[in-house]
Amino acid sequence: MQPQQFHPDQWFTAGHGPRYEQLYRHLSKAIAAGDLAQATQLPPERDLAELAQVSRVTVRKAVAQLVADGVLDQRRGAGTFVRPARSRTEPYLSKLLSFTEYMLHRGKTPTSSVINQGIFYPTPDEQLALGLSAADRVARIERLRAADGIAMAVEWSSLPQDILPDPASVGASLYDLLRANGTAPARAVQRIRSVNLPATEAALLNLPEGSAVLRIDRTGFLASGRPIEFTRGLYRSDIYDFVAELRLEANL
Ligand code: 16G
Repeated sequence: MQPQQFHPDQWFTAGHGPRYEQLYRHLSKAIAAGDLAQATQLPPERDLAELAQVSRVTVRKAVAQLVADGVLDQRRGAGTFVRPARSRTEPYLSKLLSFTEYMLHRGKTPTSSVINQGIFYPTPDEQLALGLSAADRVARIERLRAADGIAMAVEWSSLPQDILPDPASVGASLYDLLRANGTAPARAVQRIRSVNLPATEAALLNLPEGSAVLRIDRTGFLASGRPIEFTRGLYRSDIYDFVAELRLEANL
């Protein structure tokens, strides 16, 4: 990666989110594409801030995210290096990721468009999943999710009204909003199966009706154990690559 590739012209677009996030995305893509090859050393924070014309705090935040993603390795006294691709998958194994994060990890640009949203009385399924009574309310948001402009998933999310009082306030990422409110799920349980795509969703995903897709139902819980998210989604089967680690139980 040439020094000019850190120039804001290369990665910054006004109105496309905070600088650290855009810089993070740019670097993440450069690593995924191999422009920043493995074992490459990143310029020191001060130089990077100068090249990218941002504060050192911005650089630090972007780099910290890449370290958390497992794509960069910070060695005390030595610098920051691009990790070998092989050791990169490890952190995703059982990490609770949002669609946005998952796509950013893969060097893709996620987008989201709202199909429907509102506040409703909960269905029996929602009551069960979210521990609500029939008199409570749920916020629902149905979204079409895309990566690099290609439709990837349709998601129907339901959250208790006190967790999401205004579904219209969800921006690009539901989890970003929940995180900002301190109510992002700390744990989730997912049920995954293969289904055939109904006509309406096939049209949204630009796939033939009946194509095999993944249906994933996720219930997300706060650290306290309270269920706060019930999302059902239909996902193109080529986007998710699930890895399950299995261990032999010692004393069966
Ligand atoms: C993922 C989750 C979904 C969650 C969404 C939030 C799966 C199978 N599902 O798609 O439950 O609501 O991320 O994404 O991974 P966001 O923060 O980008 O809106």
